[in-house]
Amino acid sequence: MTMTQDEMKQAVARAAIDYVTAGEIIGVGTGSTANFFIDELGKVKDRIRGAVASSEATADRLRSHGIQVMDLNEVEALSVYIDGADEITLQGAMIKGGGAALTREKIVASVARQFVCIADGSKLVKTLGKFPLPVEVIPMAEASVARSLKALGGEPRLRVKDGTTVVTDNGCSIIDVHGLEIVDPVALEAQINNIVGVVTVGLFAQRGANIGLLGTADGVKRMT
Ligand code: ABF
Repeated sequence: MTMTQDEMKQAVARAAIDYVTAGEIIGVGTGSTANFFIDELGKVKDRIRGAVASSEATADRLRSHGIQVMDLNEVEALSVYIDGADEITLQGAMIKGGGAALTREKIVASVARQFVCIADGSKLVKTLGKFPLPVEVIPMAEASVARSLKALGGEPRLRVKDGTTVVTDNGCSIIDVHGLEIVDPVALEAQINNIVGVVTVGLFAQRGANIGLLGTADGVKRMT
């Protein structure tokens, strides 16, 4: 029997529960795979002290399960950060931000001892870049940042939904960069971080995933 993409996401979400350490505060990501994880977490919520959310949507979903949502400023360390990705390599470098939550995702991940990426097998790639690279920018810098991204060889497009510019939880815009073949994700992350007006680039390579759980037709595969 073949598994649907959602069933694969559900399977990795269930497997990720093994990485939730008892008595700790954990970081929780955003997106459909993260949502499946939150639903699983709801079943064992008494195991943890609380969670830090990477978006308003995730905070709402955690609360709907009766899980305490904490402010990152009240927390010194997170045992683990669990989140999905748009693309991931075998080395654990990722493109994230398709859901526009990249900045908070990167901040919460930076405080966690371990990053566990949960994704269906279609997200595994040899080279990052087929998925347009999201870059969160200060609105007044949209045009200047777009010019700099074009100079790096990409095709920048301002993210628009239903005819209006997408606004992130931080009040910023997203530029999606198409047509990149990212051979050195660590270097490109540093380079884009250096463009004035960029808030966050959706390359998670300097700090990638420590563990990847991939949902495949043959079950959940762990990559480190
Ligand atoms: C978040 O959700 C993102 O960084 C990424 O854009 C997206 C993955 O979405 P899904 O789990 O719905 O495929 O993790």
